[in-house]
Formats: sequence, C-alpha cells, structure tokens
Amino acid sequence: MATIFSGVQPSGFPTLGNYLGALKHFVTYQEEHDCYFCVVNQHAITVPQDKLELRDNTRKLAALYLAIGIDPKKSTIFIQSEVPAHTKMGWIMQCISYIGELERMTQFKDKAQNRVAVSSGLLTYPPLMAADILLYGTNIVPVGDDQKQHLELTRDLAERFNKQYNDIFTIPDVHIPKVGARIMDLGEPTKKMSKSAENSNGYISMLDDEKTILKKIKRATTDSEAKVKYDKENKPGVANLLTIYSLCSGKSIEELEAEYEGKGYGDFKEGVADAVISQLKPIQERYYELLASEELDAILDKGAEKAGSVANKMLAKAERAMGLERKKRKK
Ligand code: ATP
Ligand code: LTN
Repeated sequence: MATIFSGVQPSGFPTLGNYLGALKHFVTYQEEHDCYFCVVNQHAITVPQDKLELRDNTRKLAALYLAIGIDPKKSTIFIQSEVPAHTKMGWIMQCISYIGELERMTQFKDKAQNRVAVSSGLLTYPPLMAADILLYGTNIVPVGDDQKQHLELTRDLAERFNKQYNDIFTIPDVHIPKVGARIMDLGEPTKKMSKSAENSNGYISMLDDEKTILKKIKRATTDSEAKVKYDKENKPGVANLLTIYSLCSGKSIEELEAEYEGKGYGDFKEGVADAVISQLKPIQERYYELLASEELDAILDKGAEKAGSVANKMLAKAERAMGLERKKRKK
C-alpha cells in the first residue's frame, strides 16, 4: 500500500482541465492506497483573494472532492489551514531552499509577470508544497503536467534534508496522466486552461450548465482547414478538443477522427459538448446535494484530525533532526 497526496487550490472553481488532469485520477487510488486530498487554501493566498469568495470556494472544492467519488471512509479529505503542521514544515522547507532555485520555477515566473506587487509567498510557494507532500511520507503525487517542476524541487529538498540532517523523508514520485495532463484554453489553445483566467470563455468550469458548455465549445478556436485531425503543432485547437472528447467519451482519438471524417467542425463541436456534459452532469447533481448537507463539515473535521495526527509526527521528527527542541529526548 502506497501513500498518495494531492492538492487543489480554491482559487476559483475547478475546470475541466483540473478534472481531466488531476481530480479524475484521485479516485482510482483510494481502493488500494492510503490517500490524502487537501484543499490548499494557504497556497491560494499567494495571490490576492476576496475573503468571502475564498471561504466559499474552499467549502465548494471540498464538496466537489466528494462529488467526484472520493470516499471519506477510504481517503482523508481536509483543508490545509486546519492542519498547522503544513506551515511549520513549510518554514523548515523554506530554510533549506535557495532563492535561485525558487526564482527558476516557471509557475513563479508566470504568476509574477504582469503583477505590480509580487508577494514573497508566491516565491516560497514550492517549499510549502514540498511540506504538504513530505509530511505524510507520500510515495505518489498525482498532478497535471504543470506541477512536474515543483515535484522535482520537492524531491531535491527531501534529499537535501535527508543528507544534511537525518534520513526521515520518503522521496515522492510524480504521476502525470499520459493523455490530458495539459488541457488547453479554448480561446488560446497554446495556453493551459486555468481556473483563475480572466476570460471565462477559455475554460469550462465543472459547474457550467449545458447551454454554457455548448456555447463555450462552439466558440473554441479551431482553424480554417475544417478537418478533424490530431496535430498538436499545426492544429492546437482541434487537438485540444479531440483530447477532451476522447477522455470524456472513452473513444480513442483515432476512432473520433474516423467518425468525423468528411464532417465539419460544427458537428464535431456538438459531439465534444455532449461528451463533456455527460461527464460533468452526474458530478454536478451529487455536488449540489452535498453542498447543502451537514455531512460535509463532519467529514472535514475528521479529516483535519486524522491528517494532523499523521503530520505532527513527521513535523516532530524534522524539528528534532534540526535541533528545534529544548532538551535532548530520553531514549
Ligand atoms: P490557478 O489558475 O489558480 O493557478 P489551476 O487551474 O492551475 O489554478 P491548480 O489548483 O493549480 O489549478 O491545480 C490543481 C491540479 O490540476 C494540479 O494537479 C494541476 O497540475 C492540474 N491542472 C491545472 N490545470 C490543468 C490543465 N489545464 N490541464 C490538466 N491539468 C491541470
Ligand atoms: N501547486 C499545486 C497545488 C498543490 C499541490 C500540493 C499539488 C499544493 N500542494 C501538494 C500536489 C501536492 C498547483 O498549483 N496545482
């Protein structure tokens, strides 16, 4: 049995990209592994957030975890800020990180761009992420393609600590899906689909209704060739829609290319929208029921307690290894 950890930021409501690249895979691990799924709200505040929206999005994301099929009897679901060991371990990780390596992170460079004021939290985001993962002795971290670099840094930090202080951390492996690891923006298919994008036409929120989904897909950028063919270089818009279609319908890209041979983009886009709707609709129905129930708070209270007791043990080991204690411990 392996330990699995992953997190999503409540920086908006998850998109189809978050679902196909990460969330959808979370459920597959819980039958055989010890899983922790966290709402990483302390990561979200590295850029300004509206207080009420953040609170709302935090709860909504937790309800979504349940709606996609994460079972609280099998997995631990919790909110990052409710387990203080994360920021304490985050500080330790910051102290063994080098500014140079943090400045090289592409997510930092992307998010720092076009901002008048860049918070220091944006720079020290990856050490906090490393803390999230290392606190649980995590073996596998399922994420989308954009997190690969952060995972490499996490492994480096774990190895650095183990060498310098004591061999306490498990070196985690990253699991990135072969298909769907980077779903692209519908309007600008060379940019990744992101829930905090300014233009909402570029992403499909997991809560978008049927009409909105159809409208957004109909408006998606394609090309003038009118040929449904997977060619990421020359036809990024169509390739992105084919990836989405394939993942939502279970049909292979080749099957879809054959099905739409000789047909225009209009028919194709309707097919994509139908597949997306049938994937999201049952999740949406469960989501609205859960959000209104009292069950959610009890699950999160229990999740924080369970996560806290595991995390505190690793935190104590790390503190001891660094000399962050008053007296030598009795054997
Ligand atoms: P933000 O835009 O606020 O930075 P985000 O949409 O990138 O957020 P995160 O909370 O940072 O979402 O990511 C949650 C998970 O979804 C991560 O595992 C991430 O790799 C994955 N993910 C994010 N965007 C995509 C995408 N476009 N395609 C596939 N996976 C994605
Ligand atoms: N950095 C991730 C979110 C995140 C995460 C984690 C993912 C924070 N802590 C630990 C996996 C494991 C993101 O921006 N998608």
